[in-house]
Amino acid sequence: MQVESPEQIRNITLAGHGDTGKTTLASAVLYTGGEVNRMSRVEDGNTVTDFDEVEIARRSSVSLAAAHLAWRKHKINIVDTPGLGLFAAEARAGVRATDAMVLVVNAVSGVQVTTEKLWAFAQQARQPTLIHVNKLDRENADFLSLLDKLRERFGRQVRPLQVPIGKEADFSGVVDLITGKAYAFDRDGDGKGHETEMPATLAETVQTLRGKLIEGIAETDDALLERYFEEGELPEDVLRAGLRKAVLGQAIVPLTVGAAVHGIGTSTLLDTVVDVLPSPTDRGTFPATTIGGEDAAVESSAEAPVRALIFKTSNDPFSGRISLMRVVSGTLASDSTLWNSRAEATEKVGHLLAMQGKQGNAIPKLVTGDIGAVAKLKITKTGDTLCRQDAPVRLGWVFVRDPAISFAIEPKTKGDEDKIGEALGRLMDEDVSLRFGRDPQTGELLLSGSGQLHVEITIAKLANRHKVEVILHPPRVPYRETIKRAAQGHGRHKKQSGGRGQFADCTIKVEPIRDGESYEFKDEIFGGAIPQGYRPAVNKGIEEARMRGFVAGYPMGGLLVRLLDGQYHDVDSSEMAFKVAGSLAFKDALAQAAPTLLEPMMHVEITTSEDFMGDIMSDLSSRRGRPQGMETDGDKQIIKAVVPFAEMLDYASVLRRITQGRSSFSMEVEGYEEVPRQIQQKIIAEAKRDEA
Ligand SMILES: Nc1nc2c(ncn2[C@@H]2O[C@H](COP(=O)(O)OP(=O)(O)OP(=O)(O)O)[C@@H](O)[C@H]2O)c(=O)[nH]1
Ligand SMILES: [Mg+2]
Repeated sequence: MQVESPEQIRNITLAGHGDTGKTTLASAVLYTGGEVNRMSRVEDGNTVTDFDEVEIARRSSVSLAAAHLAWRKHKINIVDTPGLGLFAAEARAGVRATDAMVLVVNAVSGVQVTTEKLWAFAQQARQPTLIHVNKLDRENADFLSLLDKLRERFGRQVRPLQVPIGKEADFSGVVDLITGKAYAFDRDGDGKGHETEMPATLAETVQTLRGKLIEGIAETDDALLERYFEEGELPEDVLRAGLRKAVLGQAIVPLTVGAAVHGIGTSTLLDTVVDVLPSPTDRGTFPATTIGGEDAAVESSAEAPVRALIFKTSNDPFSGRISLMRVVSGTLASDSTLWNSRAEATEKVGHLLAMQGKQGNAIPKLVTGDIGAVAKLKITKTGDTLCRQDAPVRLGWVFVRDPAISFAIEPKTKGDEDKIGEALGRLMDEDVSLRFGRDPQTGELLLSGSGQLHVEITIAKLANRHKVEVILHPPRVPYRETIKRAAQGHGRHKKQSGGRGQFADCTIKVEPIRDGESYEFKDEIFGGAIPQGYRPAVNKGIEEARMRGFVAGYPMGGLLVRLLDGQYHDVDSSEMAFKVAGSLAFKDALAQAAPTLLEPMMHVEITTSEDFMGDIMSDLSSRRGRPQGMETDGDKQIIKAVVPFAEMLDYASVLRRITQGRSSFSMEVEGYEEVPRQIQQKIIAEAKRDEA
């Protein structure tokens, strides 16, 4: 559908914990909106938004995807995002590019780790959130107790706009609390509700929750509150307007219900999206920075110069590079030339496309607020802004974490190194949290990502899409070194070998900083014991020495170095000499500073069935794991634990063996801790052997 005005647009991001049903919900709304002619399922591998081979094989989203549908003369743009914590950057990009987050919650599992993280992110981005409770058809789904939990966690402004009719397998429809009307849905039908009689058993719940909703709306506006007290009721149109205003101002978090896979609660969700979520104009401004880096929000207005944010880049082996974009202001026409404000160069924008997953249909223009795509941009990357050269801004964002894990990789076929480099270059285009390069020490090719699974998925993409097979070597554990005590050290570099000699002398003090990571150098020399010009050389010598480590060759951090005193010689001193003296003083100080090794600790979550719990727990304790609790998700158990990364290198195959393949796990870096003494001795011995 071609929209002419931003008021007709709703841009939503489907976000939530893994497996809550976001991709299924996207399929359901596209079917109900008539964009596809049947309901597609993750199990059948034919959903619109999980089109990548890796997503189909894993039955889980890996990257964000866009689709759209027409509903009541509005265009609803949907961004479906992955729920796995590893791909948080994708979900965040979706939230940034749209105007509201639809936080999908599993009716049985309730609030999960990613639910909380996404909530916090949307709050910080000041973006309205709608909570959609999905999977209400499942055994043990209990709406009222879930509602209590959601309100406890996210505040009392969470207000249901609907109440489910029927429980678990009998869940069949919803009651709209504003109108009091009940809607029934055909199970596995077209997702369009038809009006029905409200079951008498629900009357009381509906009355209570309706009263609370009306109160909640009235509370956000003094005039409404007064009128409500006087008249005891508020007319439907007044309620609707009040609700919309409250949601836009984030005073109310609306809540809807459904069972996406059976098409229950689909049309009522779409109605709610149109009625209460913001249009691009409602949001007013869009966060941006000037070229100089200062904050400067951009008016989301049709009259302003054209500006578009590129929020996703993907590479299709057939159609090439596709860039998803949101027009933030002005109107973007097909075949225009724009300015890339990061690269500071012009970029030709060809045919604009309206996307339905991987399928693009040519459209003549995108108005303010609309979302679409363009193929074959040359220089533009994810996070870039295309705008008019005379009105440049940057709409992008920075929230990429440094990769947590590095693996050495090697081509299966000798001589494929170049091919790997090229293919990974393309994948890094799509995935901003991926890194690839050569280890300067060993010369190995290193692939780094936010977790083991992230790297494995990348390897699968390399094989599927780019037909390059690689061998993944077990990652080396990124140990760190630090010190536990303050200590003073002295370094003197003196050489007299005929002609001009070398002389430098310095005294330093090292002190631990608790984070185990940072490094700071303070020049505290009074007077001219060492001339100004040579002091940075001392620091340089220490910097180089600290990267080489002291205990077992790992980079040392978490320390403050104070340069206290020194001596120099008018003729024989040089920068080089002070560098050497610096590193000697550093080594001298470290010997008395209780240097030690730190290791990365992983937050591990294992999903399994009851039967394997005992075996998994005892295996974890043999891996120095610390249990952090358990959760039930339907008939599955989720075990949480903190385990040293060094003990997790072979975990995928061990878990497979223990549970006969009927479980899964994920892990993320939680922090660093000191390695126990006996294990340190082993690591030190290994380092010595490697050196020899
Ligand atoms: N019983 C039931 N199952 C559902 C419902 N919605 C989705 N599912 C199932 O839940 C599983 C996960 O669905 P997805 O749509 O892939 O979930 P997702 O949130 O996109 O998952 P990620 O992309 O991995 O974050 C699939 O097996 C779906 O068939 C529902 O309403 N009821
Ligand atoms: Mg998905």
